[in-house]
Amino acid sequence: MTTRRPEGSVTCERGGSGEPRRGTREWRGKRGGCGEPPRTTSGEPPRKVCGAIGTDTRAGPPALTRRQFLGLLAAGAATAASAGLSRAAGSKRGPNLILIMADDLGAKELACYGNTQHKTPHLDALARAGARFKTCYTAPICHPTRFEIMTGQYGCHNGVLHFAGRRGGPKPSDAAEQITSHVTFAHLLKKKGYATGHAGKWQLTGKIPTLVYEAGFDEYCMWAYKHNLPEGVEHTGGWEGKPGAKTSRYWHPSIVKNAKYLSTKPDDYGPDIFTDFVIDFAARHKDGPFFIYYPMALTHGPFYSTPDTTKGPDDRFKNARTNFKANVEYMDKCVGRIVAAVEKMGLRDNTVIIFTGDNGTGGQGKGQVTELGARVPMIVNGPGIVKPIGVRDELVDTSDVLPTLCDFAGAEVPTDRPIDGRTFAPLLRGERFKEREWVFAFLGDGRVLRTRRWLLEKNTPRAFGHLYDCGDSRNGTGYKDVTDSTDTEVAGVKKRFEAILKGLPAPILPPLKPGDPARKRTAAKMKKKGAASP
Ligand SMILES: [Ca+2]
Repeated sequence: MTTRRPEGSVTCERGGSGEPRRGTREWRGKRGGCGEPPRTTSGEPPRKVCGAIGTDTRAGPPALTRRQFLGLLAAGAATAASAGLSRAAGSKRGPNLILIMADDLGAKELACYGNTQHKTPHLDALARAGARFKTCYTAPICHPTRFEIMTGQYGCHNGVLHFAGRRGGPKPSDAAEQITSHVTFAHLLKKKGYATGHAGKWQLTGKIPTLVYEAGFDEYCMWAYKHNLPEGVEHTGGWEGKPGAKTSRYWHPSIVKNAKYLSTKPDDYGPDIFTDFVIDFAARHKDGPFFIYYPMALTHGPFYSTPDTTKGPDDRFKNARTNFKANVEYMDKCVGRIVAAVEKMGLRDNTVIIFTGDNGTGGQGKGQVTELGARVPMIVNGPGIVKPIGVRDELVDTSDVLPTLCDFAGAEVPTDRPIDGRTFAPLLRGERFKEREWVFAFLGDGRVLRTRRWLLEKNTPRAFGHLYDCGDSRNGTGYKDVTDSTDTEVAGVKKRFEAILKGLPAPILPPLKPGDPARKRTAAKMKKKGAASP
């Protein structure tokens, strides 16, 4: 039996399961797949899932080969206009929608998820008056999550299983890596009449300003890496590490706002500027509807002091893990500022706020094909729209965000491509709802597959992986490793999990051992090409 670290612990651990380093590195460079059936709109019954767990015996979509997939993208040249979109029936105005996604924040970091060290009163309040999901999965690392949440597709359908250039990821030049090849939630909501704004960290390959506009956003205010700065602009502010290394996202930040470099001062703090932009955008579009996507810079390292904890200029660029608590709490404060501003504008009853994370906590799950790497918060709040349904056992993952937003907005999801997510807006509204039977996370060819009771962590297609009987637990405690069990019930679960994964073909990549220099070469190559970085 493997007993996992209790939820709420902030002690650094390398493995996601309590086992010594199991699955922490071998996943790298492998390809994953997915098997959730394509879904379209709210309430539409999903098609058969091969060997699905539980009572669902529906068949999954035909799996696409990589060639077929790239062909699909190329043929689609997926701008919103050519994406087979259709407007939802009726013209009823949808609520304002604010999607906030913290960076490198596992579910276990929030007080409402059991953390006893971090104070997160604003998020706790949103959860209390709305919904908090015990289990929400996403990809264990930034880049594929950002594609998944924006497209409603797992990596096997949108082509982004990993960072571009990493083993299992697309090439930087592949259609999949270009945002113009995809239909994003911003395209869909914009088409429905929403004003669309983006703030914070973008982390998709490409050049601004067209990158953000082409993704469906009217305006943006984002942390800009060197290669994201407008032509000819030199960053004159702070740097993370040596000057010239990485532009600062926190103190004296490098920010581009609507295609223009924002000249900042040493005591300017990026998260404040992004949050100000969110509030300003909401105020300017209060006659609505508006949609704001705010992938935050916090709580990703480096762990600098915040405006609430800094002792002065000399303290601002000292990277210390002990600052993590302050970062989490400042992140919560930013959320609180947005909530208060929306309240003050009189928009609270017509605004849905969704809060999640892009992967597990840095150094404590991030990058691992484990539940610890995949499990992020999911809190939804919207007085007058979202019922106070409290702590939820239903499973959700970040592919569900796009169809859920569309459901609230009355917009339809694309019909010309498989959409892996399914709306959980009916549940939030207190309506009849059929929950997912499993959620899925992927990175390269590694997978994490979970039902309410059973969990599979599989970091290579060459072996079954580790199967856990989680019972009623969701936070990693008390999971029983049944991988080697000969119990009939376990054998049945294995068979069904294998059947699901069998329908999710993933190329078998050559083994790449931990520490293989090819990994470093790939990373260096990508850095040179200006691709998104972790
Ligand atoms: Ca991240």
